[in-house]
Amino acid sequence: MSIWCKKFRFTWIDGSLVECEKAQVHVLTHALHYGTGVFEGIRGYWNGENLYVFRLREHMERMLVSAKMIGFKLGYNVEQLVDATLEVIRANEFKENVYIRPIAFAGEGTISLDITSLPVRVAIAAFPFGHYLKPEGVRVKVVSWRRIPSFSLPISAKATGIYLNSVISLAEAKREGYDEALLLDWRGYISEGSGENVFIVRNGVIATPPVTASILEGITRDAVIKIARDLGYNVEERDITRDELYSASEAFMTGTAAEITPIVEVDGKTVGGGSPGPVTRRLQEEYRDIVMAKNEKYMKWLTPVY
Ligand code: PY5
Repeated sequence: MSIWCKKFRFTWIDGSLVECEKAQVHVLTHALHYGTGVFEGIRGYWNGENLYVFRLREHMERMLVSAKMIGFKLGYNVEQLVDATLEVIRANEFKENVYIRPIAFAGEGTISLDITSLPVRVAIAAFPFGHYLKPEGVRVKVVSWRRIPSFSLPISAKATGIYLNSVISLAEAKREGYDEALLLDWRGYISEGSGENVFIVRNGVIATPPVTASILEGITRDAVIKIARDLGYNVEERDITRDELYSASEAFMTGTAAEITPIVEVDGKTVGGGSPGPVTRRLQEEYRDIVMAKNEKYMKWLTPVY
């Protein structure tokens, strides 16, 4: 039995719900060999009364853009993917926080790199999920690998093959005793974490690398920029140097899985006081309230499941 089937009963695959044990692929699945897939990571929050999926539509829109960038035709529109997500959560009757993983991948048929004749398969899995990174703060290392530039791959696509760059970077950070990796872009400016965007706070101003610094344009990043501006903070999207990070008073990572995670140490140097700073904590609190449907103003970001 797959370890996943201890966590959930149904998966949505190619248009219908299937029992977890039947959610399998052949070893000659193209995506397994060549990284020919696009995916999303989405969270759903149970607030005691209902389960709310955070920015579901935006995630499915991004998945369709990712698909387009690598030349995939999914055969489903945003509405159908949104409905399928709700269907799979309801079928599993989840009443706790969940992580949702939609994936579209090149199926079986050839070992050639020409994917035009291959079926594109689409699956959506959902399972109970807690913290991804230590919520009290992570120690990060600027690794020796650079984030793949957008002149080598369409890195604004959330494509499976691109993640080998993240996997080896995280392995380097972990090997040296850190919690998470931080990658520079090809020019040497701060890009992002292995699976998170990065923010710093200097002189009371919040800054995050621009889209042109080889980042994945995170949906949490976008949410945090909006929330921070609504709270009256100045937020800059601009190139950030490595030493600005070292001298920042605060730093944090954002992502669906990571949510808002404080960075308390970079390359053995403490950030600020070595514990989460006031701006980070304020944003964490606000974010928590929003995803838990406790803030009317941002209800447009939530899709109720039940
Ligand atoms: N950058 C990278 C490389 C990412 O993989 C992610 C998301 C982000 C930034 C943040 O994007 P968003 O805010 O839209 O989630 N990573 C996935 C996630 O679910 C997978 C992590 C293993 O957070």
